[in-house]
Amino acid sequence: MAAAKLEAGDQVWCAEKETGGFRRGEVLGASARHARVTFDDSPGEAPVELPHSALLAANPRDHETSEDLGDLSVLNEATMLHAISSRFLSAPHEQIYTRAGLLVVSVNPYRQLPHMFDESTMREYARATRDLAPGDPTGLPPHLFEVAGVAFAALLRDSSAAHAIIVSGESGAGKTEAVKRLLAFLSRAPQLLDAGAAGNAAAARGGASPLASTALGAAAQHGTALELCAQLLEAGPLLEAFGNAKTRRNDNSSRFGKLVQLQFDRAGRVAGGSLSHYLLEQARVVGHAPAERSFHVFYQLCAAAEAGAEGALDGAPDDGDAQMIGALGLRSARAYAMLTPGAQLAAAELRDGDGRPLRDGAECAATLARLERLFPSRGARTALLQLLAAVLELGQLRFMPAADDDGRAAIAPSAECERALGAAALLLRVDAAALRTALLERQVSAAGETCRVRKSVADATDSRDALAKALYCRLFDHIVRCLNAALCAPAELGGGGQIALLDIFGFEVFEVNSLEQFLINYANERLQAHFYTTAIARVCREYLAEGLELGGTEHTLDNSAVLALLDSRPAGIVQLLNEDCLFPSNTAHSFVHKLVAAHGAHSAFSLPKVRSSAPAFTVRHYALPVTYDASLFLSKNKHALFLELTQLMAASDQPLVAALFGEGGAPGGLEQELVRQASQLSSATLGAGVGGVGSPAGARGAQLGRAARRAAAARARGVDAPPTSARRSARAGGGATHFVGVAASFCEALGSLLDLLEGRASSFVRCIKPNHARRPRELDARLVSRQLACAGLVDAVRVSRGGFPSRVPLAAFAERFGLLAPGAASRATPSPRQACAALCATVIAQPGGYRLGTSRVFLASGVLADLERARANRLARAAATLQAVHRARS
Ligand code: AOV
Ligand code: MG
Repeated sequence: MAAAKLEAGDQVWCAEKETGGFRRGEVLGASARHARVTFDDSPGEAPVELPHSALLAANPRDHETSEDLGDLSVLNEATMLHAISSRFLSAPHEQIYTRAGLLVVSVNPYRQLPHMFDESTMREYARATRDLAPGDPTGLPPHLFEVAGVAFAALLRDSSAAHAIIVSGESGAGKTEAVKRLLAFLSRAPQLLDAGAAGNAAAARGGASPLASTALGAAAQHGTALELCAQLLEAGPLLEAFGNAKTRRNDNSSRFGKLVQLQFDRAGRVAGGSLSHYLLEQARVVGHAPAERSFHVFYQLCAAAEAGAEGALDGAPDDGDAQMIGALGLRSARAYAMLTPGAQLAAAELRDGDGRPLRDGAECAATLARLERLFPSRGARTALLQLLAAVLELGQLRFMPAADDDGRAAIAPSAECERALGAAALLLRVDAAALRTALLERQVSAAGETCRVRKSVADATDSRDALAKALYCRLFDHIVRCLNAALCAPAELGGGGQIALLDIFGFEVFEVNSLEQFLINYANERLQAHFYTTAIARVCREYLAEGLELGGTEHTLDNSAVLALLDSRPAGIVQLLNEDCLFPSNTAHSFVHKLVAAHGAHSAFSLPKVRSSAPAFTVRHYALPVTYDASLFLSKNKHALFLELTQLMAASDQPLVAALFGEGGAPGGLEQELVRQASQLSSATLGAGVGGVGSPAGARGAQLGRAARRAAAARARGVDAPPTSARRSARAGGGATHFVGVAASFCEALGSLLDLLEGRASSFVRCIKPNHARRPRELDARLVSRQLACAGLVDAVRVSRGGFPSRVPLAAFAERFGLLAPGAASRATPSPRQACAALCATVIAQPGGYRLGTSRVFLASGVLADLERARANRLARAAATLQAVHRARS
């Protein structure tokens, strides 16, 4: 948005190509199209002639930064960037948090700031937020603890309250660290408030639970709460060991989205919790980019095995655990195909969230200790570690064309491959010969006959990878399930409200964007819709309270049209993708053609301007347009496992493996394999249309059965059950088909997430990565600008303010600007509102530039800045006059 009409004396920002930032300057003179500008950073130089379109309005100098971007009179990319970066670069302490209407912006400091997160800061925020009326300022600088404190205070006031804190941002921006700090605060909130105060609040609403009213009961509850908090805080690092990895962007990058729900008792103590995870990055199990690593836990185990072999196992694992690791037969990480090239990275170069070097061996001890708390039985832990080792051994298997057959696969005849096959079978407790057969052959039944077909080298390699991924992902699901069982609130506790914390990948745009980016950006569209409704609701409330009607700019954030393109039935992109996966003959090109046929006319859909041979399409997201390369959409969406392997695993002598692959092992599990199997049959059995697929009898029933069990389990622990409504199943997949691909099941999971968030008071934290080099006190303007754009921040703040960014209390307004219209102000006026009405009518020329509420004046963008400038001029003139009078007298 260019600056409105420009005239001499105007302050402006000019976009600077080289840095992606903006230079501040002043307009010396302007014509209809151009302006002559001098820049602050080069005062001596000749003015530059620039088109108006290159310039953005600036705020008056003494109103350029604010704790709340919503208070900036002029809102645009330049003024926001300037406000955020000058706070972040301020000395001696960086101000990493800035309010932005409904949001809090958090810039990753890339260095420890202990003073910001210590006990006394927590206490200060806990107390400042305790007695606030909703919407009132705390009087403290913006902070994560303020967000958490406000949510917690709402919960103390109303035990049925449910709140959500949604943390998003790009990789390395600090989401996971932010959620840890929120958790640390919330789990200790009652202790932070003095005990009496929290108890009083609970007593005041007459809600102290019967148990808490006896000293013994209170002590018991206190103990349980402490234990639960410890478990909750431990759950994060445990999941990080299995779900985080070093990437180019972040040494400890979460490769999954996560929702943590806290259940409180009536005295505000944590009574239980639950976890959900989204889109674990499966592909990382079998490969990763050169400068990256696989999941941490693999390197940890290998390091411990290596150290153990040298008799130098440091840290906590007891003798039993050391023996357990020794028995896995693991070698150095360098020995495993799945862990190279990441294994070459010196672990000491990696840093954890606290900036300490990551030492895989020591981390292993910590992981084992956490596992021991979750799985006290050694047998359970052994099974789990064996499964991990088996995944590594599977990765050692190589296939080559068999000597006797054209193109059919055999296991490469090397000692290492034979050893790995034997080791994997032993660790998985299945028959080695059966494992070999299941990897190399598949059963095909056609026309009533079943026969065995040998796989190609590519298919055998695919099935090896699919098995490794399935083993790992189902293990991850299993750990999450067990954590949930351990964290669930005892029935007699709970009843005191919930707070959900969402740590989820932000909007992503890379050089090449595939299904992962599509799904991540789709998730962000859904969250944006939630933000939109929350923001609009708040503006409505505020305007209603002031006796005003909405300003009319609210629709800028409405992304329902894009959402319809992405997931509406029956022809949203997700649904079409799901449908296309049912027919083996479909290709990425035919998929894109289908999209064009269905959505060619949609305003948010197009084909890329620069055509290439790769099948691609562009979606105009709320944040930015993104071009997706559809080449791998179909195969990634299927990620099916051959039936033979599933059956083999389900028959394992290892109960853990058998359970993971038996009925109910993992969402979409068996159904997918069966459908895949069906889809490989002759097209005669498929029938003419999508609806004709011979769906596995009972698959739907099994799915609903699981959902019902999930709901029952959730009810038992007093946490909102993921909805199992018709609406939810209607969202996923397409029509009568029962195949649920990756995209459709993600869509379904998101549906549950959004159902849960809907109707909750929500706060939003947008994390920003200041530079790629991970250096403290450095801010790359281009990088930050792009993130502000991805977050849709300018519009977000604008909408949070309902089109009137500045709101000044009536009396303050009359007092500050009365001098601009002495006549209007001096008339004997009975009320500040009338004084302001007269004043505004005289001094604000811009049509629609203001509204008068019952307690505040609402000013449109730029109006406050104009008034401030006029006031400064008036004061300067008055001072000059005074001086002249003085001189004349003396
Ligand atoms: P992410 O969760 O947003 O990335 P993290 O929370 O893992 O990012 O943060 C990345 C790194 O930044 C951490 O390992 C810390 O070194 C540093 N950091 C973040 N927040 C702070 C803070 N408040 N104080 C000090 N250092 C911090 V990803 O999961 O990759 O999307 O996938
Ligand atoms: Mg993370």
